[in-house]
Amino acid sequence: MTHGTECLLRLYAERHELEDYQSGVPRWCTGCGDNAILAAVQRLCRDEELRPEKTVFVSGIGCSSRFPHYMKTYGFHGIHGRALPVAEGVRLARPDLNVFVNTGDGDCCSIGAAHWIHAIRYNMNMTVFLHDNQIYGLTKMQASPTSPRGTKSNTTPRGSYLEPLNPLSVTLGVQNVSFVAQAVDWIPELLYSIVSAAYHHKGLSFVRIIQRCPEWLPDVYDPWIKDPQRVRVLHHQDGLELSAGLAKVYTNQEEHDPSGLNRAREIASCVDPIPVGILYRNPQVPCYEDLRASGVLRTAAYVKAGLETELDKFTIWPDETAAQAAA
Ligand SMILES: Cc1ncc(C[n+]2csc(CCOP(=O)(O)OP(=O)(O)O)c2C)c(N)n1
Ligand code: SF4
Ligand SMILES: [Mg+2]
Repeated sequence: MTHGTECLLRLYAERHELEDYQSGVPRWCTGCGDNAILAAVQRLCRDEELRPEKTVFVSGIGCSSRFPHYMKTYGFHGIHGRALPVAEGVRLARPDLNVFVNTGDGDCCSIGAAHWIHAIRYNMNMTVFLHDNQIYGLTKMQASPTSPRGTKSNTTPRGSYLEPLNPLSVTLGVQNVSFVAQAVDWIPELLYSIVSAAYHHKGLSFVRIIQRCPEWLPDVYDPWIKDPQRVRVLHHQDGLELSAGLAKVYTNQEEHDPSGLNRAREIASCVDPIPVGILYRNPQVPCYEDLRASGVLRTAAYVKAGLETELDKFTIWPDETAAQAAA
């Protein structure tokens, strides 16, 4: 085989089509926003030529957490609320992998809230998608921390009492935050651009995706879908660049420099119009795995000495007085 043929064969083998990332038929309801997120992410994998055997999707439990089943990559459908610590373990053990996390509003902001806060602070290199449908979908309609006040559900039949938790504001309030964006499932072009920017960021990129659940909260986003003025698109030369087609439809725009944390926090607090785009990006924040691997704290000699000390605890030394008496 000539060198040229070998190169061509290798190129051919490493080029993947969309079908190479698709696995099974999603069991999500018709019109569920999870389908749009899956389509955007599969497209990203194809466009970035991610090797399926070098890519892993980690999730918790929920409708959205079924995501890894539909990706023909490695996947880990974990336990409720624990997607992030599992992903952090994967990242530490296998820094060569592309790590993605899919988590629901219940999974991330309720049972997994403590892990969420600390994952932001650890800033490990991974792309996190919060599928926020403002309800517990899989378990058939209980209020979640992001359900708008007054949401009628099986746990709040008279309407939920509390103001919802804002996942963007919470994330932007945590030390070491490095990337925060918001997308909506019904604008595929923007969804894709945001997913792509998140993937290219080094550090933990947190993308809240407003995701429709037509089964339990039908039509709640219709007013926003029908009136493009109620979506404010954030654009900047260091953020998202709007295509001419989108700019014509979504005329409510703001030029926002994603390096500004204070303005990002102000934007995050706005719920109507819905801000869509990159709120914050700081590539200078160190990643925990890089600090760990730098060798400053954990040299080979340090690790060896630690192991010796631990093993010595279990060593049975000969009884010296008995040995002297016998002599
Ligand atoms: C420890 C534990 N507690 C509760 C449950 C039940 N449970 C499964 S999914 C879920 C909520 C899912 O909501 P969300 O994370 O928003 O995902 P969605 O289904 O809306 O995508 C709950 C409470 C569980 N599986 N494990
Ligand atoms: S219940 Fe809601 S979140 Fe779950 S698959 Fe159906 S539409 Fe999607
Ligand atoms: Mg949910």
